[in-house]
Amino acid sequence: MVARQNIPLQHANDGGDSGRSQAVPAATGPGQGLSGVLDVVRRGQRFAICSHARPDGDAVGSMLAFGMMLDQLGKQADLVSADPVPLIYRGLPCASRIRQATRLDGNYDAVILLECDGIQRSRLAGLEGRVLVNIDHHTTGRAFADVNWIDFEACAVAQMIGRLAMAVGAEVTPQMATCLYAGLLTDTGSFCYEGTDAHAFELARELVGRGADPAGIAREVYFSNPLSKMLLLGAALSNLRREGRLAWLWVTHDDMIRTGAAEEDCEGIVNYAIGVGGVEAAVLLRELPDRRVRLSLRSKGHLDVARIAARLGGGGHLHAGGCTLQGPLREATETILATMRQELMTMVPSRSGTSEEPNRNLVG
Ligand SMILES: [Mn+2]
Repeated sequence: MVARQNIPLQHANDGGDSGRSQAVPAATGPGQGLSGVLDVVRRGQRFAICSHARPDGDAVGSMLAFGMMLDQLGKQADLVSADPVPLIYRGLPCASRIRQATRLDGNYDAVILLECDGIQRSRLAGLEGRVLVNIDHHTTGRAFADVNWIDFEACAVAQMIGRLAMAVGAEVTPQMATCLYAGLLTDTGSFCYEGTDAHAFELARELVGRGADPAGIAREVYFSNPLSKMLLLGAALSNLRREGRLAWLWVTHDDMIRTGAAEEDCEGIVNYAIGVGGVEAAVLLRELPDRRVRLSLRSKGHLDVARIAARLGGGGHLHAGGCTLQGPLREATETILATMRQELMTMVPSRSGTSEEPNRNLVG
């Protein structure tokens, strides 16, 4: 973990009314890590809680739980997202509390950024010059903020928020447990991804003990899809291609229009490509309205897709990453396939021999 030392909470170039009140004293610099975050939370009164654009289950669940924790402490919290909360997460307690905005206005003692490797990841304007707290668990996480708590071991940022809540002495209510469980469930791929360790199950046990309803949450998240998502999945699957250990599929902007799909309906489609036996890495390419191409990358664990995504301006985890490329779709496809082929070449060959053969040793 990288830590920036002795960075004052008050920026030298801050005029005083550029978006923050004076409740956090400038005299002493904050620590880093969990204790640094605790310090900011204890001292401040008004907070904005934000995460990355196109928030996922972990982002939404963790934002909501963070807000509830601050409520308990008698603090003010505004939950702000550049994109709307996906439909499947709108059943989470207080989900409507997350306000959609393109810009963060108002005075805050600190802005909490969950799962962002920089302010631009939030796609929110108005973050510059504010006291920033960065809480992240991605391998591409960077210490860009005033206080940085990055835990690569955490399987979800929800796990970190759970720890924070305990540390600050807040009670994890059934509502908070539900939100954190949703984050844990989705970020571990329903407890399937690598990194799903005993801690993940201990946390799940703890959260269920505190009132999270696993079946109810699973129903909301996995069995409440809009029809458009299924129709889009059909379009994507008709474009599924495989070349040895690599599989890819795509959806065009026309597919999106034809099926009436929303951006969030693309979530999870790439998992059907990585679900093919013997495939080690998979890509979903989605043509955006402006003809740029959004990529979702998946790996079964032998290939670090976060590194590939980061090289192309994105980020993520060992197993899951994303980035955006210039169009047209055909060119973006060639770019990512060339990169992936090269990466797969340098990868240690699987024990099962030829790349065309399913590798039974891999957990899929
Ligand atoms: Mn996460």
